[in-house]
Amino acid sequence: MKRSSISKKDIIQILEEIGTILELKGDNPFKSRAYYTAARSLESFTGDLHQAVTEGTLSRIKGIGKALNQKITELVTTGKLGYYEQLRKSMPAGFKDMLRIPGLGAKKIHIIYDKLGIETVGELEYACLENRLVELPGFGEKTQDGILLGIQRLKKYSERHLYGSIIDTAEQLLALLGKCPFLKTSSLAGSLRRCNETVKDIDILTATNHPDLLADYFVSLPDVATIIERGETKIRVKLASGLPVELRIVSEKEFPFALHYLTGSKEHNMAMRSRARSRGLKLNEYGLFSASGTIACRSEHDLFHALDLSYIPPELRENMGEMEAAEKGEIPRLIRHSDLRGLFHVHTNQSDGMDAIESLVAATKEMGMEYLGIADHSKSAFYAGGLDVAAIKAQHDMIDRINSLEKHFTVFKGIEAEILPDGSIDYDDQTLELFDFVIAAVHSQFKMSEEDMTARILKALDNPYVTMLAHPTGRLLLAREPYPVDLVKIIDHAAARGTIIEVNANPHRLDLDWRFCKYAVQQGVKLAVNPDAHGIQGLHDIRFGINTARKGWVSPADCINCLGRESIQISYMNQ
Ligand code: DGT
Repeated sequence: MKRSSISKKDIIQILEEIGTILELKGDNPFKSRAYYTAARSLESFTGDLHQAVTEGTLSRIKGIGKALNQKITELVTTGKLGYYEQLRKSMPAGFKDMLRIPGLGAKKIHIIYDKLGIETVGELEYACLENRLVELPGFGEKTQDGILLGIQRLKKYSERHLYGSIIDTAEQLLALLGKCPFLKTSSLAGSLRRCNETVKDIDILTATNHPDLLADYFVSLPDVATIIERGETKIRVKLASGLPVELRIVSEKEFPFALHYLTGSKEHNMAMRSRARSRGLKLNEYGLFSASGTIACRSEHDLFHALDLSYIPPELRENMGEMEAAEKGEIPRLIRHSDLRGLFHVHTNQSDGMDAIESLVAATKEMGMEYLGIADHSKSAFYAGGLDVAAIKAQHDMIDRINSLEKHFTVFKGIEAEILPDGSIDYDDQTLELFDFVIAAVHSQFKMSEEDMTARILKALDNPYVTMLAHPTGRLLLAREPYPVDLVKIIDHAAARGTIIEVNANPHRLDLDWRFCKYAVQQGVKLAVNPDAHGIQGLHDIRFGINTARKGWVSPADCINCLGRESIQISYMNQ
């Protein structure tokens, strides 16, 4: 039988989408549910789909009846599904955007379409403002307000990009510019250089003696799709991906001032300008001026020194205490990637990760690490293949075997355990005792009041087996708002209990937020920069966590995974 290259993941996605489209069309709910059920069953099916199709055993999988059998067979053999293509064509194009509105599901979209004929996000926003949703069946004022808030968030999200999803493009552009014979020097600037978690555009600053030629070179780069503005010193373009890029061109003499100005933040710039003014000087993007003329600076270091400040790294330039610290020479030595000695919070293919422990060990060693803290999901996270006690024991046997062969590397036995709604952890003490460390995490029931969510997490921190708190707010940047929680109370409690707080390095999370890292450090809380990797590739996300920690004033002494293998074992692993 023919075999297409379609993956199981793609098939699951198509089945889910069919379920959603059927819901959007207001079709029989049993029909859409059948597709969702089939998608779930395929998720837990561990065999080979093509083989099941060939052997005619597909219908042995739970939830796969005759009709679904035919459709999955068509997908597996041809890579396409006629029924799906047709359904997609029959759906108004705006529904896809409407589905991205947080809190708005397919059922509600169908009602809105059916009763009000609304097909786009713009029409929906207008209808909310006109108060037209309140009377719809199952709606009301609260729902309408929620949808309007969702639309506003969607707009906010669509104007920004994850740092992690654009930094490589930015660095590639910079490297291409580096090949231009007219370029003297260049740097990323703006929020990207400050390593903010989300950014609006790529800002690049260049210095040259031939602005026109450099501009010609830039706009003719293969990835530049549209020129929006071309001035003498400022060029704005869009890349083929739609990403906006702003290129500034200055002279070498102006470069340090322009770099400082364009790095921002605006608030930091204002504080610097006012400091210059208080010294009888004037600072702008072209230079630093005294009554008697210009003050030459060859670098940003010189500029800070000219204002009696020690150098402020770009990540700290948010006007959040950096001026005062630099005046006193108290800017901390910020953590660097090279300070890390080990990685915690890594998933294996025993829960929802992609790689085996052995491969993860090899990759971690290659990164120069001395230890790896495995933390698969716990039993209540059934959707992620959470481990039951037998699976834990099997994993621990495997870890013991690996450790017995390693002289200079240790695999620590951990778990990412669920914090249940009542604040308890989903294993009993006997099971928790088996681990070297326990990372407690909230993955369910986000819709609690701030008071209840805070109490839930505080109770989890009281569990003597809990070593760390994972991603404290559950946010997904540009996709899901944090659940309401009093982070100050959580941090204070972690300080009192000696619980470590994770800085989750996944570029979608970056949670603990840098704005709270500084407070945590001040309270004496130790942090762990954790990749939360679900495969070898994910281990390298650690660089984004390091950025967040740096923005949060974290030094190596504040971060437990800067400790060597023996110290971490003695100080932080459960005995
Ligand atoms: P973004 O683009 O929202 O991610 O954030 P930034 O910080 O990259 O902002 P952007 O691209 O508008 O401007 C780059 C830098 O230029 C900004 O960080 C500081 C500086 N800048 C821009 N406009 C102003 C301004 O009106 N006043 C001051 N003091 N600085 C500004």
